[in-house]
Amino acid sequence: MLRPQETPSRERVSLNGLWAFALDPGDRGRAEEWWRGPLPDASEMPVPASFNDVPATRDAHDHVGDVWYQRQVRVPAGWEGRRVVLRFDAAAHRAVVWWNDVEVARHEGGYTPFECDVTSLVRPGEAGRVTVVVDNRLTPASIPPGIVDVLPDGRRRQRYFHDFFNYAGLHRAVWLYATPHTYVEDITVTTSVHGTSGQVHYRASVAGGEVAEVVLRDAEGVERARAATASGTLDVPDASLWQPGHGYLYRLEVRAEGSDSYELPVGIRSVAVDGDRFLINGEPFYFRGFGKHEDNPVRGKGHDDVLMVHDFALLEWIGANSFRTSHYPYAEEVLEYADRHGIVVIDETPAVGLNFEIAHTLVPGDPPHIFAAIDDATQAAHLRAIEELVARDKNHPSVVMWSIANEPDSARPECRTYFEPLVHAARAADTSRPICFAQVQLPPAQDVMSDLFDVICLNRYNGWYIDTGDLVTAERELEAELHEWARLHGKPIIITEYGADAIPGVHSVSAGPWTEEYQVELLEAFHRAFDRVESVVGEHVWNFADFATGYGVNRVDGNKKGVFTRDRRPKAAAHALRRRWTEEKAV
Ligand code: GCB
Repeated sequence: MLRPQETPSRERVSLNGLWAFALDPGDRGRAEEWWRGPLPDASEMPVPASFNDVPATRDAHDHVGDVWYQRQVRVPAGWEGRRVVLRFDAAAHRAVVWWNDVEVARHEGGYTPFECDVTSLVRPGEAGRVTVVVDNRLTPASIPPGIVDVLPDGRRRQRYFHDFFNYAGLHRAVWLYATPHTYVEDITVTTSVHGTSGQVHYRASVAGGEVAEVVLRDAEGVERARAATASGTLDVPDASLWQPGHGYLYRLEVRAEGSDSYELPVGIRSVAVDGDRFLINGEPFYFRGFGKHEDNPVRGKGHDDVLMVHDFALLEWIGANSFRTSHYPYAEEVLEYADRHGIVVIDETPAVGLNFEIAHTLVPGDPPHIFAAIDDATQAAHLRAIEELVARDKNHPSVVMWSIANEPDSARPECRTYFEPLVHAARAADTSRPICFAQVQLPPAQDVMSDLFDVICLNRYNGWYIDTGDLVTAERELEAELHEWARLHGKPIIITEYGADAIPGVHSVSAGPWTEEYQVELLEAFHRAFDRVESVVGEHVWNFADFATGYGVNRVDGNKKGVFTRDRRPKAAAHALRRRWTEEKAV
C-alpha cells in the first residue's frame, strides 16, 4: 500500500491534531450508534498519541474495550472530480470508521495502515464527520494475543504475554488525500548489484488504466533510466549504492495513463545470506544496535518526529548501525528516516507472546498452554500481519530481513506446525529478503524450527534470568551454546536480545544485578563471547531505552534494560557501548 504523498497529481491533508474523544467502559457507543452525532461527554485527545497516559487518570491508563474519536473534516474545494481517500497509518488494535452515518472501513491489527475510498460520500468544499471506534482488546485470536478477564465487579482486566504496555488508540498519522481516478495503485521494487552497475526490478499497477512511463532519477534529479512498461528491469551503470551508513536514494517516478504520478525512493543494494555471513552489497555486515520500542512518556506509542530524530541521533552517537523493530512494525516515518540515513533494519511483525513459559512468568496464575489457546483464527491473523507488513515495507532499502515472530514456544512440535505455512507465506510475499524469528532462551537441541529460517536470531539472558549475578558462568555457557548453534546450523547468528536491568544512579563496587556497573559488565561478558564465535554477525542489546510495561512484581515502573533511560539519558552502559562500537568494533 503506497503512502500518501504530494506530487503534481496528488494532494494530502493531515488530520492530526485534537479530536473529540470518549472512553466507553460500558460498551454504550455501538448500541447507541455514537457515530450518528457528537460523542457524548467527549474530552479532547491529540492524534497521533496512545490515549492511555494523556488524560492522567487510571481509568484511561487501564481502559479495556472501545474508545471513540471524532472530528469534522473539510474536503478541500479544489478536490472536485478527484478520488478522495481517508487513511489511518495505524489504529491499535481494531477499528471501525464512519464518514457521517456511513461505515467506510474496518481493520484489525494495530501497527499497519488501512484506508477507504470516500469519494462517493464527500462533497468538496464541505465538511463531514469522521468517527472512529478503536478497540484495544487482545484476544486469543489477535496478534499479539491476550485474554480479557471479566472481574466479579464487572470490570475488565487485560492479560497479555508480552513485556511492554498495551498502549492503544490512533497513535499514528491520519490523512485525507486525493488522486485522479486513474491512479498508481502499487509499486514493488527489488534491486540487485553486478559489479559497478545496479538493477532496479520494478512492477507497478494502475487502477483503471495502464502504466504510461517509469523514470528513475538519481539524488540530484538527473534521469538515469526510463521505461514504458508496467514491469521490468532498469539498468543503472555506475550505480551509487545504498550502503549501511550511507543512505543513497534514487527516485522512481511511475506515471499512470492520464495524469497521476507517484515517486518512490529507491535504494540500490543487495542482501544475501552466504554460509554463516550476512552480506549487504556482497560485503559481510555486522549488526551493532538494539531492540527498540516505540515508547515515550505521555505519548506512549504516539509517533513524534522530535523523538524519532533524537533517537536516531543517539544511535549515531553510540555507533549503532541497525535496530530491530521489536515487537511490531514501527511508524513508516521511522523506516523512511532509516532509508535516508543508511540505518539497517530487521522488521518484525506484532507476533509476540506466543509462548507458554513466558506467559507463565508475566501472568502469574493459570495461563493457558498458548498453543492450546490459539487456533486457526490466530494463525490467520498472524498471516495477515505478515502480509500487511511486507505490503507496507517491501520497498524500504533499510529493511534487510523480516522477523516473523518474537520468542514463540519453539520447543513444541505444535509450534513448527503452526509456523511452517507462515514461513512459506513470508517467502512467497518477498523472495528478496531473508527471514528469521527471535528465539527464546532454548538450547539448540530443544528447538524444533530454526532450520526453517535463514538466520539464527537468539534472545539470551545468561547472567540475568539465568545464573543471575554470575557472569563467569554466563560467559562460559553462552559461548558454548553459540558454538553449538554454529556447528548445527552453519548459519549467521545475531544475538537479537541481551542485557540487564539497571536502575540509573544505583552503583556498587561489587557490581550486583540492577546496578549500572552490572549492566556494563554483563554486556562486556557477552561481547567477549561473541568475539570468539565466527558465526556471530550481530549484537542487538535489549533495550535501547527503558520502556513501560504492564504491572508486575519484577517490573519497577517498567522495564529498565535500556542503556538510555526512558527520557533518553545515557546510563554507564551507553558510554561503554559507545567505546566498543565506535572504537573496537567500528566496522
Ligand atoms: C525478552 C522479550 C522482551 C522482554 C525482555 C525482558 O525475551 O523478547 O520483550 O522485554 O525479554 O527484558 O525480559
